[in-house]
Amino acid sequence: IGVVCYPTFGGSGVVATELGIQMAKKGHEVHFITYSQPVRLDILEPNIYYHEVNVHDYPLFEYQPYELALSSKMVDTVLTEGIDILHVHYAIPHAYAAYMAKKILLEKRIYIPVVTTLHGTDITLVGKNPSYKPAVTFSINKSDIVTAVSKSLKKDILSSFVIKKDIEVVPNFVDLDLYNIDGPCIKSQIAPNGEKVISHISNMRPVKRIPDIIEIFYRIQEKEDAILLMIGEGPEREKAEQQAKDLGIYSKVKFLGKTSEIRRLLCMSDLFLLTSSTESFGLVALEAMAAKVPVISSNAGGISEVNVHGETGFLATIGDVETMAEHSLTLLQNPKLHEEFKANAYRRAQEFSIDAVVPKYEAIYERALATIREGKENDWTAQHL
Ligand code: GMT
Repeated sequence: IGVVCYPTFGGSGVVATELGIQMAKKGHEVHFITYSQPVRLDILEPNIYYHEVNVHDYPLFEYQPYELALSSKMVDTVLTEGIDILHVHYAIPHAYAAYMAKKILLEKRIYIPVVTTLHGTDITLVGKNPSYKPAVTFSINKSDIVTAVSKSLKKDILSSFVIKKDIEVVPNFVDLDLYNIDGPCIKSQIAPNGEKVISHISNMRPVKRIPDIIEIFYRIQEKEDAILLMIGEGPEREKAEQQAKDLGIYSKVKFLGKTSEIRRLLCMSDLFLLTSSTESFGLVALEAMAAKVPVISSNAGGISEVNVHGETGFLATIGDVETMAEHSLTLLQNPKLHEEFKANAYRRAQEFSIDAVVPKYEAIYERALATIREGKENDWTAQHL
């Protein structure tokens, strides 16, 4: 299996990496084709391989042709490693580059099926932009199998693009064992006076509505001793720090940047905040729930397919910080209800376990490969060459 993804901390890269790791554990050979090593990938694990895409700087180019380098690397890896299937995560430019690789390989009479998984902003923000839309539409339609991470994202795809392919919804998943920390979560270093711990994790882009997080926390800390953990790095961080200073709550807001301590920080959190204006799924909310942390969120996109209102947390209209603060206090000031929501959150996360979701991708790979076994590729070749 050749896997193409963004290797950074973003949700699509995390899902792609975890899926590859699970496939490798099941005995498949998994080859990651990316511009740097995916952050969660251990290349020393059995069945895992990493192929770096090199883009050579040439002074004539104002923009280096990454898609070309990626397509070439895909072709090269398919030929040298005997890859049977390509799974590309995030349409731009991966689905397009995969189509080019497929065409190049066809010239050599090699048919390689492409599975494209659409994750979010490749559709809802970037993909819709007229500069990319024709190429995104084309490459989705040319993929052999297309999946989306939520029903909401599928709806967005069908309403924004002319899509002739069936789109299968395969939700994201979480490795529950990762968040099952042995022993108690020691909070005292972060909250020495027994304060409640509220957390937020993101790459702090405008779409996450970071000012809302600070506003909600401001209202919470007026009524309840609390601290806010702001985890991650991004363009909105500096503004948020200033906002916290202006509101006089800077000492209670800890900006932790990128950290590898996510599991321990979630373990000590009482609530998780997610206020996005657009969110196709909200993997980070699922990770919080796997750590038994109730989620206070907006109702953007597919969040409601993960966080269940009144059960695993609460949802409110995008931007309604007043209601989100009230919901937070309802849980923080009612220990029995809070315990109930923690248990519900974990139970809900179990529905998105590895065992529940990964076999769906394996079945998709089998189906894509079956087109070759059944000789359908000859029809396909005739149509496309
Ligand atoms: O940053 C990324 O890797 C992708 C990112 C995005 O903005 O498209 O995240 C998306 O994919 C995640 C994994 O499927 C989802 O959990 C996120 O909800 C989704 N982000 C948005 O829709 C904003």
